Amino acid sequence: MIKSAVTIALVPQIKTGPWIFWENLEESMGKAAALGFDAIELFTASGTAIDSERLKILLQEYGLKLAAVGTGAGKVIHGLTITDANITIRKNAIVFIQEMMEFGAQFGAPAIIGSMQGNTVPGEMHSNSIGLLAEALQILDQHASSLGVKLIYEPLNRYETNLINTLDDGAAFIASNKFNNIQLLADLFHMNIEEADPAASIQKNIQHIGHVHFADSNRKPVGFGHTAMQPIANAFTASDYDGYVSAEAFAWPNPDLAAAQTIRSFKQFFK
Ligand code: LER
Ligand code: MN
Repeated sequence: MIKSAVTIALVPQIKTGPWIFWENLEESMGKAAALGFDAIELFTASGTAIDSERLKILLQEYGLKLAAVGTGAGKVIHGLTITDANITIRKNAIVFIQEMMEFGAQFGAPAIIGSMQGNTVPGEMHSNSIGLLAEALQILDQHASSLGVKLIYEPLNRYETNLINTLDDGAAFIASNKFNNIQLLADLFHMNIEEADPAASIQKNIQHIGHVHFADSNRKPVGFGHTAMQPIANAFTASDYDGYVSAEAFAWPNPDLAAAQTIRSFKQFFK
């Protein structure tokens, strides 16, 4: 069964980002539960920013699961990426992600590598950056294996990375490197920019997809843009995908209405 999730960002430095709820963890969890979400996706400052015991209690109290943990703070706060030209920065990026994986693993939740993948900077060769990406993901793939969780790699649109922009390229990268624990994130906003046919790409790469970011063409909650969602939803419901469809969208017009619109759309397309 496909499950719903909603993002909660607890990192003030990313306040302009595409996250539905902000700041107060418990209040946001209460709202998510009241609306009927199955799970939350968390963005925290680090793998140790939230007390695991407290989160365990809150999840139980509100009947929610942890769908995934985002690692974006590693780049936004600390400037870390796994393809940086500087080896110390790359190493610190890997450690940051490992700690986030360990935090998530306590709840059976995967970590997501989005912006921490980095970019080929001017003066660098693209193939060199792809090599560094493979090197880092090799280590993290093994870490995922030892923790018994998956790791989610997210192709982003061209304005955020020039490494891997489509599900096809992500799937080929996973296959050629023989990663066993890395799955792809289908972020419907990035796909709206990069994929010729998002539904067809999902259908083709479904075996590699481990998580979905649910947003409309303009990154507002689904229903507030022009993405043709029905064929995309059909590609998932016709498959055996049983992961999360998680609202990573702007809190437009405000967090409460964005969350309400998201769960309405989730029910319309996935129930
Ligand atoms: C992260 O999930 C993402 O989609 C990025 O665009 C955020 O920088
Ligand atoms: Mn995303």
